[in-house]
Amino acid sequence: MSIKHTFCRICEPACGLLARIDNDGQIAALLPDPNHISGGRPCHKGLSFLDVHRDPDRLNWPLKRRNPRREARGAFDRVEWDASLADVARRLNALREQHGPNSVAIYYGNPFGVANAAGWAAVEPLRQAIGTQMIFSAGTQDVTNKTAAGAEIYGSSGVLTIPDIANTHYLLCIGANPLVSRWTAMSHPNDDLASLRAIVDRGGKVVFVNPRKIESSTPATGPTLQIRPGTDVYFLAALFLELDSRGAFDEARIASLGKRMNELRLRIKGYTADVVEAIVGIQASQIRSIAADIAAAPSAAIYISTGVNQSRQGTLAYLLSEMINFGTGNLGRKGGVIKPAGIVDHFARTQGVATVETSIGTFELPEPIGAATLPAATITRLIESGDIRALLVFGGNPILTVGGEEQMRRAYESLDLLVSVDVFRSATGELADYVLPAADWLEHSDLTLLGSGLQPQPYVQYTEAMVPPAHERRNGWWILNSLISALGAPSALDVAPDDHDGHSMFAEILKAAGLTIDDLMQSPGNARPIDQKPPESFFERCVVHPDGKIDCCPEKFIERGLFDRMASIFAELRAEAPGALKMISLRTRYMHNSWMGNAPRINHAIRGASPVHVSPEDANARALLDGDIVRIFNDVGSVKAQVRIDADLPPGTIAMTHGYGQRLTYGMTVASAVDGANCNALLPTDDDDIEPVSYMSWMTAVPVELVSAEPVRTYEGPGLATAIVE
Ligand SMILES: Nc1nc2c(c(=O)[nH]1)N[C@H]1C(S)=C(S)[C@@H](COP(=O)(O)OP(=O)(O)OC[C@H]3O[C@@H](n4cnc5c(=O)[nH]c(N)nc54)[C@H](O)[C@@H]3O)O[C@H]1N2
Ligand SMILES: Nc1nc2c(c(=O)[nH]1)N[C@H]1C(S)=C(S)[C@@H](COP(=O)(O)OP(=O)(O)OC[C@H]3O[C@@H](n4cnc5c(=O)[nH]c(N)nc54)[C@H](O)[C@@H]3O)O[C@H]1N2
Ligand code: SF4
Ligand SMILES: [Mo]
Repeated sequence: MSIKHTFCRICEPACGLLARIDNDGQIAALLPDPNHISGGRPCHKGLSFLDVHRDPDRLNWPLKRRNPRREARGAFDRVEWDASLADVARRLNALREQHGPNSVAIYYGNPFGVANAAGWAAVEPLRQAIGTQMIFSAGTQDVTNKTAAGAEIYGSSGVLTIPDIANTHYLLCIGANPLVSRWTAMSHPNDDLASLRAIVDRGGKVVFVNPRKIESSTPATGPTLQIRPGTDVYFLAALFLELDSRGAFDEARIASLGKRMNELRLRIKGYTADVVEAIVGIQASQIRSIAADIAAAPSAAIYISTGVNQSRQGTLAYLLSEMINFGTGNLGRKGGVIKPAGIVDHFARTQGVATVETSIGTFELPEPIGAATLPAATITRLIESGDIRALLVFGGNPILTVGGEEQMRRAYESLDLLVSVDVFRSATGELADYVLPAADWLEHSDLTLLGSGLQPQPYVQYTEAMVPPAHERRNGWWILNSLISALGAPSALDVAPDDHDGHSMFAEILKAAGLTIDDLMQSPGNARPIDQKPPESFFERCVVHPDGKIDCCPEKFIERGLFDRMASIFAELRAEAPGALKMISLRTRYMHNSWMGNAPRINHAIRGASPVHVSPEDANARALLDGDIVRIFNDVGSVKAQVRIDADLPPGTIAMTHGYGQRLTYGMTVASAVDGANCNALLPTDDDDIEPVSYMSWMTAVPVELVSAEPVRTYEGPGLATAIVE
């Protein structure tokens, strides 16, 4: 029996875990690491990850589909790795030759983008080996508004600020629910809100801005201002103007460190608190009182998250929140927003753009690409148009996590090749020609690289593999590099043929920081702090434009029509019929995007079907009762769900949890047996629905209608009949 240190890689806090390894080398238990360097505590998802590690539905061997994709249920044969990779490479090479390299597309999801540093690092070399520009990721469902804005405002997409929660006197937390989701684009220790309560305890304030009164908002943390969905950009513009007009902006600082602030003032000058209050649903007097609080606070920070990022205008919303932080002197200030040092602390300047010509229009990718990708919401149309003929999916599940499921399923039927690298045969994997078994995070070494630079107290931790990969599971790094080799291109395996999980890359990264893996293995918890740089160093470390100035109103935002769009959406909102319904997302502790639904302890037993949350007012207006079955629909799609009346929602807003609707995910027997609908079947994906510049998908404040799908409820036995929802 031995104990090893490791860290969770389900979400961003990377909580410390202890793995108890029994005498036959298997993991007997995962326990919290009470002395973890972050001070955070793992949640039930991390602590029950052994359910995923040992799940009988896990993929253990490469599988090859033998029936056509139009048959929803795949028939798969076990095949060998060498043969699978050789066949995939042969087919990719044939497509590249016949239709050009852009006929091959890559989509990588969260477990590659956030949770497996080596796997992530292998994506770009594979893209280059294929020669394709068709690169997509979960980023355009998540946070590319911040990376795209960072590229323009500071000169690099790698510059993402985080609120200095440990020191701030005022936190405005917009479109986030940290108690449930534990922050994003910030690797904050999971402390069940202790750090937010501490702000209040030291005399500060926390205010949430959210359509729904959220779990994070308690008497000990702070209130929720219930905003109308999709209107944050106007709220932020009004807040900016209010602060500006009361002289809260430091003009000398703006002039010396920034440029074009007056241009920004001009562009948003019409959105005063009085003008926007009816649209945002927050009274002008309340906006003024927030401005007064921010102006008076010794330090203040605005943080926006997915509820804003996914709202069609996340890029301008982030620009405005950053410019309020900057204007009020809170950027690069203790207690304001900061950019902690990471294990790598330099930011590649955006050098220009690569143009991507497609049949549905021209797109742009910055050079270097960094975190930028094309809009995932266009994959369906790019397949329909014949541009994309092969799709390689790494640790992602676009069938359920991107908008427009029905259209996407139809489009996938026409693909020449679909490959899924995953721990499960997911909804996407079910349709794939090859389903390749990935090692999970207990089965490979790793470094806290992807959250590095986003940790309030910077540290670096290394973990060995807790156990070798079971059966024929392989780490993403090995799979992608083996595919590069099979394509006939040089790969990292040429240099390190014995490496199977990318640990040689970690050694390189650490070396550049003056460390070795041994140094970390000999440090307590296999982790070391990274020297914190003073907040004020932000300006010299992170503003990498050639002129060294913060661009407060990037030309690109104007050229690509972001401000015109802001005006036209405002007019749309003004013209909206009273009673119009908008759908927002509702993350719960019992589901993680689309993929923890096969662990009975996390999903099934506790929550069951994914209901649609409806405000009492909207339910009354439609004569709906708790438990009724309704149809939720719009021009894009239609789903059924069971009503849960939720007084935490304001009238006009319904909420659903994404990741459900796994009826056709035959490879995940628990998830597919749970009722629930895929709310993403309702997301619009036309050109206008995708935000210019960031390519973010429109995933919140989506117009929908709701009607009863079950006029009469009959009593059917001892309990009420279980809802059958599609
Ligand atoms: N309506 C709505 N939709 C949303 C969102 C929302 O708020 N509302 N949120 C969006 C957000 S923020 C995101 S990030 C995206 C996520 O979008 P995706 O990344 O496409 O989706 P996930 O459900 O995270 O899928 C991860 C897949 O990786 C697999 N996996 C898990 N661990 C590993 C591993 O170690 N290796 C490999 N190779 N595979 C692994 C899982 O089984 C699963 O199939 O979804 C988005 N979708
Ligand atoms: N349990 C659990 N944890 C997770 C995940 C999960 O699926 N389950 N996913 C992980 C991932 S990939 C990510 S990116 C993070 C996301 O982390 P967060 O961004 O904190 O995600 P949510 O909890 O969905 O919080 C978004 C909030 O935005 C609100 N909202 C919706 N529309 C609007 C709007 O128009 N304006 C405003 N102001 N608010 C709005 C919603 O009510 C919701 O409370 O969570 C991560 N952690
Ligand atoms: S908070 Fe996230 S990182 Fe921490 S244990 Fe839970 S799932 Fe894992
Ligand atoms: Mo995400």
